Amino acid sequence: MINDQLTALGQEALAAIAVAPDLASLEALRVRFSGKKGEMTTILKQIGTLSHEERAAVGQLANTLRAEIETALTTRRETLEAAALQVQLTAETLDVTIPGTANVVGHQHVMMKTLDEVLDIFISMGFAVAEGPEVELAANVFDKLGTPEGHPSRDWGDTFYFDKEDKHVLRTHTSPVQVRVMESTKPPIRVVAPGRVYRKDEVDATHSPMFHQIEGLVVDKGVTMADLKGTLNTLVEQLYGKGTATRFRPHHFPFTEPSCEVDCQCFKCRGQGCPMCKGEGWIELLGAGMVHPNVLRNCGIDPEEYSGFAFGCGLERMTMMRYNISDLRLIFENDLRFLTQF
Ligand code: 2NM
Repeated sequence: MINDQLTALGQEALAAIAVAPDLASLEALRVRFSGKKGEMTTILKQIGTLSHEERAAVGQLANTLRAEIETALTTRRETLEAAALQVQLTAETLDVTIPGTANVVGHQHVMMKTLDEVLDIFISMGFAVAEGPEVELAANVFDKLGTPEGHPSRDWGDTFYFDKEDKHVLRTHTSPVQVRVMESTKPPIRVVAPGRVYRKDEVDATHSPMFHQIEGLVVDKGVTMADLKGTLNTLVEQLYGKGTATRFRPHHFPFTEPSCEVDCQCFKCRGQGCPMCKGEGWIELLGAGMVHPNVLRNCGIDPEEYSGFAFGCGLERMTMMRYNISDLRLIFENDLRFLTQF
C-alpha cells in the first residue's frame, strides 16, 4: 500500500521534473516531492503502522526513490542552467572585433604654432611675455603713444569705440600692453606682448576686423638702433635660418623716432625673386623703431636716462608666409579639412 503510493509519487515526480520549464518551477517540485514537509515525508508518516520487515522494505524503496529524484533534479537543473546561460550569452553578445568610436583629439591651431615658435625665440633672448585687456582706455591706445585726439589713426571709421565719450576702445594694436609695463616697471624692460587687436576692416584675403599681433619693447640705459637690429636679425635667423639677410627701410610711426620697416630676404628664393616675394627678393616682416622720448615720458620713464626700441608684427601674415597659406580667412574659418594639415 505505502509502496504503491511511493512508486506512484516517484513516477509523478520524475515525470514532472523531466519537463520542468525553468529553475523556479524545478525548485517548487523539489520542495513538493523531496522537501522536509514534502509529499514523500507525508507518505512515510504512515510507516509507524507497519511491521518491522515491511518498514525495512519501504525504507529501502523510499531511499531509492529519493536518490532517483535527487539525480533527476540535478540533471534537470544542469540542463536548465545551461539553457539559461545560452540565452544570456546570446542576449549579451559583444563583438569585440567591431572598430570602436575613437575620441577626436584636437591639436594646436596653426597660428598658435607660429606664436609659440616666435615666443620661444624671444624668451631665449631674455624677454618676458606680457598681456593686457582687449577693451582699453583710449589714453593707453592713443594719447600716450603720440596719437592725440584728431589724429587720423583714431578715426571712427577705423576703430571700435565703446562709449560716446570715446574713452574706451577695442585696442587697435598691443602697444597699450607695453604702456602698462612701462608705467608699472622700472627699466630694464624686455617684454613681448602677443594678443588680439581690432580694426574696422572688411573681410578679404588679407584683412579681418580681428587679428593678432606680437609687439616687443626693450628699455634700458644706452639702448640703440644697433640693439634693435641685432635682436631682429636674431629673430629672422632663428625663423628662416642662419645667414638670412634683413633690410631696414626708413618709415614713420607716431610712437617711434626714427622708425623703420624690416624686410627679410625671401626664404623661398633666397633673394632671386619669385611669386612668393612678387619678384622683389624681399618680404616685409615688421615695423620697428626707437621709442619716441615723449612716449617714454608719458609712461613715467625719463628719456634723458633711458632709451628703448620697439617693434610690431602681424601674426596671421607671418603664419601665412610660414605655412604657405594664400587666404587669411582660412585661419579663422575653423574648417578641420584645413586645420588638420598643420
Ligand atoms: C610697431 C612699430 C613700431 C611699438 C611701439 C610701442 C611702444 F609702446 F613702446 F611705444 N610698442 N610697439 C611699435 C613700434 C609697434 O608696430 C608695427
